[in-house]
Parts: sequence; structure tokens; C-alpha cells
Amino acid sequence: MAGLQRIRVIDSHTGGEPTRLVLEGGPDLGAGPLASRVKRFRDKFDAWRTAIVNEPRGSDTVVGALLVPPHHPGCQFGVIFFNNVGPLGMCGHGTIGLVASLAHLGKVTPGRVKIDTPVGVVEAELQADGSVAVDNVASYRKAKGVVVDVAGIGHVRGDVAWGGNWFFLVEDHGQALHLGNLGKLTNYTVHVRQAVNAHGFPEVDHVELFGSSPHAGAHSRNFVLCPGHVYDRSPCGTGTSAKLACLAADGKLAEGAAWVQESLIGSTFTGRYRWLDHAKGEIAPTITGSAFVTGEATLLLDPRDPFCWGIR
Ligand code: PYC
Repeated sequence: MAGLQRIRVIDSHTGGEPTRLVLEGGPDLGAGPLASRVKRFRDKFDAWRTAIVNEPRGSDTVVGALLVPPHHPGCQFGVIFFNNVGPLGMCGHGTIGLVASLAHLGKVTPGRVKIDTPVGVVEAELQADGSVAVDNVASYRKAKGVVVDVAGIGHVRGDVAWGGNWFFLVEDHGQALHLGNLGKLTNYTVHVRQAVNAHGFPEVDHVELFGSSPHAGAHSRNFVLCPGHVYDRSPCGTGTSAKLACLAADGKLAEGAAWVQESLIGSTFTGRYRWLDHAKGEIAPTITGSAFVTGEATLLLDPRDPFCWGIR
């Protein structure tokens, strides 16, 4: 049909968290560093974001991954991640989904691949069993033991840390970390985030609550509030990187030791780190997990459709 636009995508999930990889037909963001291309995406092509991940084609949970030519020398691919409210810096589960999808297409084989992102180069290794290990961007804790006054809740203490996105990490929250408590967990973390933003950390857009896991083999379970008020079904790769930075800074996890992080739905990532700069608290995290391809599709954008560009 004339006027119909077609976008070729591959859908996958990583530990239950979906990724929609855009292979063809997405917006042309031009050339240059990915940090400037993501700005162009945000400023001029936001309707493409909502057309791809929002309802009626997607849902609040879907993370988009726009495949773009890399800028950084030595990278084979470039990617810009985005969700129901805007672009993301990095995305751990999304990178695992990206590599699994590229493997499905025969574009990568077991071995290492370098990927350019708006917040730096990451390197991923597709392993023989299909799992993917992501060497994420340098991660660090910015502030320890920040106490915020949360309306209707009281004082909440947590750490502010970077793992490719900004997180507020809370251990002492009194919340039950299970799916049956989703409404309360969402409400609690939305209010915590508002308080953290007002407290001088406007950059924080994810909140992580940690607790013990009922499963042997997992060191911790988390609940992760994403920027668009949905929870991460996966243990969150960038959030686990931020957690590793805090554990390293507190001397609670040795360099090279495994940290198995479980999500609210029981999926796991294994994290490890090596020190980059002990004095600055900077670590190089590696997050390992698995993704499965769930669909190959062509999205159709029909100009006659009042919701052609998604529900915005
Ligand atoms: O895995 O880094 C991650 C992530 C960020 C938001 C959703 N997943």
C-alpha cells in the first residue's frame, strides 16, 4: 500500500525483559559520535521511538535497540537503546538481546564483538553455549549513604551509582521483594525516586531495591524501577554494574568473584568486576546472561492510523 512505512525488527527477551532490535527502516540519524546521534533521536525523531516500543505495537516494558553504524574505531556495531519514555544510556539486558539476535541472523559467531553506545564502547562475548558476557562501561559509586525524606514513607538511605545509567540503590527498605507486591514496590520506588531527584540527584532515573533470594546460588534479589514506571523483568545489567561498583567500594566482593543477581521473576545475571582505578572507585563490570529470540517481524506504519506513531 502506498504511504506505508516498514520497520524490520527482531524481538527477544533477556531474563524475561524484552528487547526490540530495529534492523531496517528506522530513522536516519546521520553520522558522528553516538552521544550526538542520541540527542538527534531525542530531539527530532521521538515519534519513531513511540511508534516502535509504545502501544499498540509494543508495551511499556519493551526496550528498543536501534542498530546504527558505529563511530568509534574498532566497533562492529552501534546501538541506541530507548524505552517508553526516552533513550537510555546503556542497557545490559538489551546488549545481551542484541548479540543473541545478531547471532540468530548469522551476523556474529562465538567470540568477541565491540559495540558503540552513547555512553561509551562496550565489548560482548558470545559464548559457545549461547550466553553473552558484556564488558560494560566503567562504573562507580557517586555518593554513599544518601538519606532522603520520602513523602508518606519517611527517611530512606541509599547509594547513588553509575553503571551505564544512574541508580539509587537501597538495601534497607522493609519491602517484600516478590511479584505479588508489585503495586507497592512500584509506588514506593516512584516516591523514592522523586525524593532522590529533589535531593540534588536529578540524573537518577532508576531505583533498585535489594534483598535476599529464596534460591540457593543467587546472592541477592532485586526490584528495579525503570524510568517509565515499569520494573525490569531481568536483573538489570546496568543496575547490576552499579551494584558491583558499590560492593567493590565497600570491600564486600573481591575482584573476579562472581555475584549472582536475581530479578523479581527469578531470572539471573552473573556479575564480576576488575578494578580500573581503586582511588576513584572505578570498576570494569562484566555481566553474563542469556537471551532468546521471540520473533521476526515487519512493523507497518500506516498514515491513516490515528495511532500510527504509538500512544504518546
Ligand atoms: O539491563 O541495563 C539493563 C536495563 C536497563 C533498563 C532495562 N534493562
